[in-house]
Amino acid sequence: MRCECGKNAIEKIGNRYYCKECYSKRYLSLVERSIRRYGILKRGERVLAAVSGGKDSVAMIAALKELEDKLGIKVEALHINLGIGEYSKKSEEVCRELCDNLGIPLHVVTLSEYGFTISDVRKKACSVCGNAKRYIMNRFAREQGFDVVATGHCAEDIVANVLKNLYSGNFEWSEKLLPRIEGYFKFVSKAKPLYEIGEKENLLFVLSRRLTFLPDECPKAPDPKWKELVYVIEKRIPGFKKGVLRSLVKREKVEGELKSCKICGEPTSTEVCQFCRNVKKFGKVRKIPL
Ligand code: Q46
Ligand code: ZN
Repeated sequence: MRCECGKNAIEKIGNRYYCKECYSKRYLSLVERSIRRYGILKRGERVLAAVSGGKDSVAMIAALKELEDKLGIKVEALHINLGIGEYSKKSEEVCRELCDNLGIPLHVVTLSEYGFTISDVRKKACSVCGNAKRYIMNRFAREQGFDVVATGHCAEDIVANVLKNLYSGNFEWSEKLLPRIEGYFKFVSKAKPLYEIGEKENLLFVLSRRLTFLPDECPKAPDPKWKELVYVIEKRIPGFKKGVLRSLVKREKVEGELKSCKICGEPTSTEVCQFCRNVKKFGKVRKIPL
């Protein structure tokens, strides 16, 4: 099959076939649109992009580098060597090669500098690892004067976390999953430029551009059952992922801009609360004064 430009196609999306070049262009414009839609990165910002060497973070950093001028940002990379045997060695090598090829300044922090590695952790390695990564990214970014830390979370990662958190009754989570979290106190702003982009789209971009990446899974990676569930639901309810991602952003906006209702004084995100609007719309005889 042929792309509209006449070259050999590598992918069909909707009714259209895409060649490598046209696919890459489409991918970049999707990432750019998502960054602008949610205000994920701001003009003039120094961005520290966390890169593990996996397809998602590799796609993110390459896309940000290409969009640097358009978005008016400056991108540098941070790799954290977690000390997970051969996997960490290979990850660091891949990141060095990639950043060298793309001309991106790379900083490497080794977890063992802090006195332990993830190999030392027997139980709940991912939770210790996640905490260590967040700690190092934030501290490094703040100390080195970066405005924002960007991570390569893709759409499926975020939706899988929504489901997981709902299941375990953790209702304090939604803020962490948003496409952008503004910095406060000693926290630097956090950004997810691939908020709306799926992992398969990332992989195809990485392959189209022949970018260096590490296909190996972390040996400590948990059972991917939550992510698999996202695929199952998406198949049954097309558009499910997008729906969840968009309502997550809406939900937070409603919570973020609370004010007092002009009529009754109760908290609301609009001038007049929904209840007062309903009273006006449906009420006949008002027994309780508002
Ligand atoms: S690196 Fe760390 Fe992941 Fe490996 S130990 Fe778990 S959290 S799986 S993204
Ligand atoms: Zn401390």
